Amino acid sequence: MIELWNYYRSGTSHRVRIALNLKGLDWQYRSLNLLASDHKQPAYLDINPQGLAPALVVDGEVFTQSPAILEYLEEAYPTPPLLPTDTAQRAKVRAMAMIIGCDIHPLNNLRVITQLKALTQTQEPPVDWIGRWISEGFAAIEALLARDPSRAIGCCFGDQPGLVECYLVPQVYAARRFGIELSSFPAICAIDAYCATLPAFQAAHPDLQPDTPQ
Ligand SMILES: N[C@@H](CCC(=O)N[C@@H](CS)C(=O)NCC(=O)O)C(=O)O
Repeated sequence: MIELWNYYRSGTSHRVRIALNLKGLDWQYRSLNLLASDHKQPAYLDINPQGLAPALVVDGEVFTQSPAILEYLEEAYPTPPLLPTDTAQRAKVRAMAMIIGCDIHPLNNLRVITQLKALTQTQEPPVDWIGRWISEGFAAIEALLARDPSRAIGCCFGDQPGLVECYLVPQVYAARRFGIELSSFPAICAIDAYCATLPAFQAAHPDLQPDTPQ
């Protein structure tokens, strides 16, 4: 049995939902309300001592950290692949994904934003801060995409969505949620629009999860 402890609006959770769906796996939704601090309760800390979403439980074995979970899924369920076969291409695909995983998302995480609001004594989300990191990272991804004439329009690499899309689509969702301007990133928007037509991405969308507020 595959269970995913996650939250509808969490980008790291969204990544793993996409990957599980792309792999065609049967999995169970386990809900964590981050705003109600479910992730800091002893029951969840027994699963993930770091107290962060998501955690994947496969036949009782726990996996944490979404990049490691995605790599685990790729190795345990290789078909269909999320990564190209060529070693150099794999490194490039991973690098594009890590622009989001290492250099955008961690700066805009719930606990970082909460701390920033406390330090600056504001109630509103720091949209300039959030947009700064998204825009900088998306500009780099847009430039890398422009260098690859062989990729299909709507895909980051090759002609199928894979690892980068698992990171990119949730990050575009977050950017739109905070009203970040995306018109300078037409390739990214085209990839997001194409992915939105695919069932694996549709089923993973934050609007359609069991814990999505109605
Ligand atoms: N590097 C971790 C980050 C996990 C993470 O920060 N998850 C967020 C949700 S997107 C979370 O649980 N935030 C709760 C908090 O900041 O208190 C991963 O990729 O799994």
